[in-house]
Amino acid sequence: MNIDQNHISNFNEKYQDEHSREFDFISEKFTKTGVDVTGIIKNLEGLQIAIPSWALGSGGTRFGRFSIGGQPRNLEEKIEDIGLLHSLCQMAGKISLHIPWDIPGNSDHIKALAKDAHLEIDAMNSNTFQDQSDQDLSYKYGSLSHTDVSVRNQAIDHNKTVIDYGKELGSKSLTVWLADGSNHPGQSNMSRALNRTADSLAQIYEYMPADWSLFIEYKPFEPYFYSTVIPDWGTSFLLASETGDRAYTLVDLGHHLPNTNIEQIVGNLISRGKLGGFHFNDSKYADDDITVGSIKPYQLFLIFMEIIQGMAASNTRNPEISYMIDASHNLKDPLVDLMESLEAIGLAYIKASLIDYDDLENAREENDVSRCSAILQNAYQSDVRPILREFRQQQGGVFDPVTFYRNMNIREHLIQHRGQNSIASGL
Ligand code: LRH
Ligand code: MN
Repeated sequence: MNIDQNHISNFNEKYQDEHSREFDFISEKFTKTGVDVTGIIKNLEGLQIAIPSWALGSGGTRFGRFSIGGQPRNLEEKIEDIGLLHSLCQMAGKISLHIPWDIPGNSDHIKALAKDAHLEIDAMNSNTFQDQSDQDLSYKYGSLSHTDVSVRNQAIDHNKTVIDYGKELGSKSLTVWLADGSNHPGQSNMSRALNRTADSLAQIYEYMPADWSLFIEYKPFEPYFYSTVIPDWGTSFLLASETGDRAYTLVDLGHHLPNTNIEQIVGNLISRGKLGGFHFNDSKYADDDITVGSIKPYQLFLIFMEIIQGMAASNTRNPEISYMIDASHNLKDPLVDLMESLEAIGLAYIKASLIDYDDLENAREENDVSRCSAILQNAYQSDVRPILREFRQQQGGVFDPVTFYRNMNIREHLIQHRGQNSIASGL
């Protein structure tokens, strides 16, 4: 569904005066304290968040799924939905594909559709955590770490196939999340499983084009509940360091045990040039995959503080970071949930950009603990929504994507066009 630019400008017109008043007030306030508001808005152009092709339908759990109508029925309609998101939010300029859920029928056609929607093809994701109907060997007991070399080879070949699709589509990276693990003590020789995985990743890395990056995603548990071959950042970092210079760690915010200091992990990975990317979401208990910033917004702010501080360090050798949302929409309209997540990411980035990092470093050097907290709180407690709105308007988007989406009855349009029972491939 293409959004007519007139609809967007008519919508913004209604809020223009209120917005200008608020934006002028806040940019004057911050400019006085030496903050480069124009620079922040410029930097937001580079903060493009990849949208997962598998999170455009209704998610569910083993206890059930409550479907929403108008879900995209194929890759073409998924690109249409992300194109719509990007036209409103101006921060969703990338799509991340999952194979075999999104095998492109005709790669040139898909590339052309993505280009028309102003979308780049971001990381490709392999899937060796499910058995496909046309598959010879099962991944029940693992894939890249399996005890049987023929199962490992099947999984390695799948990753090579995913890279081939990615090459046709113009992607430059592969994300490997391994579900491999065990449910029972004694079931697995865990260090041998790690060694087999390292060998399998090396073969995949060898096959990757020289300008591609490999992202190794870790997760402590689920679907297995005693051990996971790549459970934490340390194991992913170890494998990335052994595999090659273009192998990096991918941080999915939901893949941490409760109260893990994720921002410290982020800072440490950047300090070693091994932070490849993020899967943004939020969680209260486990891998809940809910709206970004909806449970721990301060943590998201602290993560962006480590990113800005770490990437600004003169000696950083960390590559450009790949940003993606990885969420599941069990109750909310998927497009509304994604707009809310994009808003949370934009606000956290802007707030972290308000920090005077030299002033903060001086306070740290003097061990003036309270001043350190005050500097963070001053930025975090600021209402920066007018800056994000200004960015969207300058880029041709809408001031308030969710209200625009509702006012335009877009979900109703999608249901009329695709039906009440259309189901999207994915989780
Ligand atoms: C695993 C994960 C991984 C994806 C999957 C859809 O929990 O985060 O990134 O492959 O979700
Ligand atoms: Mn993920």
